[in-house]
Amino acid sequence: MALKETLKQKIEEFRPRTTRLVKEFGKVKIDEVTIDQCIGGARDIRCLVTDISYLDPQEGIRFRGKTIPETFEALPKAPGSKYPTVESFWYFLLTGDVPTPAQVDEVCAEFKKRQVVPSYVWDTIRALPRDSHPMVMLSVGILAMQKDSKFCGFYNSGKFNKMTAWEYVYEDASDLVARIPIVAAFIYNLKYRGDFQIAPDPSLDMGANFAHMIGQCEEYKDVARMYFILHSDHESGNVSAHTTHLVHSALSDPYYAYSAGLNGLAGPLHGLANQEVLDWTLKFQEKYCKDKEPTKELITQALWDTLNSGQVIPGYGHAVLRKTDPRYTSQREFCLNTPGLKDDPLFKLVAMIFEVAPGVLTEQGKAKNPWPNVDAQSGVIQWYYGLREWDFYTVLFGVGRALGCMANITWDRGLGYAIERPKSVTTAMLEKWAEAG
Ligand code: CMX
Repeated sequence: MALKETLKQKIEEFRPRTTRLVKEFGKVKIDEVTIDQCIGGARDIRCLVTDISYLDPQEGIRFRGKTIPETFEALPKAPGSKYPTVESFWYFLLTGDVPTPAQVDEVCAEFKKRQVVPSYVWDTIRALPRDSHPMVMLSVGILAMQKDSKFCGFYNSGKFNKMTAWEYVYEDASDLVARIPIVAAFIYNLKYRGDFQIAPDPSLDMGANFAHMIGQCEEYKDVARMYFILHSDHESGNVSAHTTHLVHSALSDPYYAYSAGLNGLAGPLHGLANQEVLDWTLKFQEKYCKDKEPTKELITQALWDTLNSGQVIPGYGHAVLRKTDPRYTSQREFCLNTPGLKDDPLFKLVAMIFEVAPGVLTEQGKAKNPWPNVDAQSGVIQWYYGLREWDFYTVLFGVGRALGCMANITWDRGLGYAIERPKSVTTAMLEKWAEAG
């Protein structure tokens, strides 16, 4: 059965569960809200639902119930590769089923048709100042496609129907996921390679094609596959996923929603941290190791200097996780298993920071989680393969994150989730409740 048909069946089978929960158990309490949560970014308040992924503070992410190693193990691999295709992962995220190789081939063939980016997108991106941040280019490129949104067209057709609305979200979501690596490659070539563009290769899967389009080597094909899958989803509360969900809850179409999500991803406390890690590490080398090898003592000193100047250590800490991020571990294993990369001086430095930073953050005593997150390790891999324009790293994150965000809003519409509208209170109200205990 084709992916859309399978999804239709799954959504229709699932709907009664949500309907029953609301109708029969709608008033059952699952959480309480404290003043510090209210002021402190709604941390840990259980008020979002997703079945695409779940983040356990100790264990890390599970996609559709599977850990990262289980996911990599279970999914059909790209030809000649140890890593699955992004297309097989897309099928898995949407349906929860491990696809057969034939089902993966169907998605690949479908993506080939969907990946044709309208030429006005290129004109729009080219019209931006060339020194715009690549995340601006990506967000604008995605937003430009809104005019052809199938969901928006359906809404405006006068035939809008809540039960079938998800099908149009699915159409836009699939177009967006198929096109975003093409847009990202275009931005890379425009910004850093003098607008030297490379046409997509229709024989390649998404990750391999991205590598091809940015002029990368054979080995990088697996880097792209791994990278896009690892960055795809981290349940719904993070800024990019939550923004996408929130914006789409107003029935704004997937292009509006994901462009907004990307703007959140571009923040230094979220996806931009991967560029900040590289920046921090290179500045460390320049300032502290000009004519000497890095040592744990020098790193400790640099970390304290960063903290004492009021900045955060990029790539460390997390709002939910309380252990080393398995996405960090997975990328670290990739480095350790890749001859050349495991002996790369920058990787060795990042590995040395891993030995020191958790202790420094623990001693400082502020961060609830002193361990590294996904962003601490991702830049060094890109750097090794010659992708050294580190302001592009969050774009790579954004390509991956599209998978999770688009799968989520397809299900949001399938299950008819309401417009999101939490309630505000005033500081005076908080003070009154505080006094009353
Ligand atoms: N370096 C220094 N201080 C840190 C820190 C870090 N890496 N992580 C947390 N802290 C500080 C916070 O700034 C906060 O300080 P104040 O009390 O002065 O405000 C205190 O520790 C408590 O914060 P927390 O509850 O542990 O963490 P939050 O949930 O508030 O924030 C995060 C989470 C990720 C924003 C934070 O850990 C951080 O800023 N990390 C560095 C940036 C980073 O790597 N972001 C990427 C996260 C993954 C992603 O989304 O891509």
